[in-house]
Amino acid sequence: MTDRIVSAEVLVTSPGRNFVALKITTAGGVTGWGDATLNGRELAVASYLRDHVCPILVGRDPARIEDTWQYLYRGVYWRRGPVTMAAIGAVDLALWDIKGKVTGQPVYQLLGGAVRERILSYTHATGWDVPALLDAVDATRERGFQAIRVQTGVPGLESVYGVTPDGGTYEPAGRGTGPVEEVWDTDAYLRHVPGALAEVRAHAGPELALLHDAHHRLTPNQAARLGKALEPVDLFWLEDVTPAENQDVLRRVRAATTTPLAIGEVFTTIWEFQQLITEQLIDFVRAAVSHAGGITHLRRIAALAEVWQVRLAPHGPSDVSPVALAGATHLGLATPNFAIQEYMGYPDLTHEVFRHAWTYADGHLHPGDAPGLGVDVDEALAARFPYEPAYLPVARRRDGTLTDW
Ligand code: CS2
Ligand code: MG
Repeated sequence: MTDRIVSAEVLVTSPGRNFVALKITTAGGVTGWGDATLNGRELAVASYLRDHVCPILVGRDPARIEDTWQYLYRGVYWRRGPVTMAAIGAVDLALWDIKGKVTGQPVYQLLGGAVRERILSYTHATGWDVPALLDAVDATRERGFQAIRVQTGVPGLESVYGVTPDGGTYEPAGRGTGPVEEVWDTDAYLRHVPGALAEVRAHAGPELALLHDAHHRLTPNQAARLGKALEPVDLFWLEDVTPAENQDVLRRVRAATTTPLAIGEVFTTIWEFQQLITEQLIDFVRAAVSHAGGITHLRRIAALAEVWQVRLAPHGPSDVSPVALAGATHLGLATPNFAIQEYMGYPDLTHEVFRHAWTYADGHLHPGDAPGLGVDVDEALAARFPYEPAYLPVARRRDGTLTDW
């Protein structure tokens, strides 16, 4: 029997950090949850959903996931862009959640079933200087992680994105009415990083998977130099070397180095990945299941990537909510060319509001076997934590010019 959507509601909450969640309810009384969080621009997606998407979802058949995706993507003249794609992603996640609950199956079963027992995950280790970073790597290994993203401070700079002075956890966006401004120096970074990562490799031994994120701050030539310099470190990947808006330039980086490249946490459609994948300019696709149009679309990107032996490694910082992390773990369990899932972790309060069936143990994640995505949102608790303005920092070069992220 055909069910229909009776309501779609947006919930904005800040249990430890800001999240935007979408709740879709059907006439049959089934609810599904999606994640619409776009770090630092949360309210734009909330409005896009509330004002333009939720009203036209009412009355639709929740079982028609693909058709709803097409309706919200192709049916709207103004397609693409992170706000639109995050909104579509939230709807898509919620509809997969509903389909799972209706059929009594965890979503990974609906995607064809598990192709692996559990999914490899990595988290972040940071240290302002190298000794602190080595301690952080040791402490992270003690938590079971077999893959670790390592970032350090840079001599001469007062702050570096993603690295806290005390080596503790960081939140990508700082609370406040505007972005904090940092000073950035790419030359100083390039002088420091190869040696620092070589020390991490010497300390950790050959087996630990090491990852590093350059956060789009290099020119192609700098990226080529860094990739080459890091070859002896044997990285699992070097992430976001250039902004990659001009993808042709990555040919030059590829020609210069065999260090694996991961790109794409800011890309949200298969069309933005097309050249990266079909020219094998990257080894790993970094899109988030929420930002890139949900399970329906990220699965399609993964299928294209599979043809070119490029693997899926979804974005999973703390600003991708536990609902999207659930979506990524279901997809990861069922996708042959899935490689690794970022799991940065969340503030305790976040876990209390988003109660999830997915689990972390021994360096791996598993989505659990609850029907749907397996995340319940404690709405009463969420209501106690209203949105607080928070922004990602911006970076300027020493002469004051704004630099790429
Ligand atoms: C980072 C993120 O996880 C990553 O790879 O690049 O911390 C990213 O900066 C934030 O998610 C931006 O919102
Ligand atoms: Mg990144």
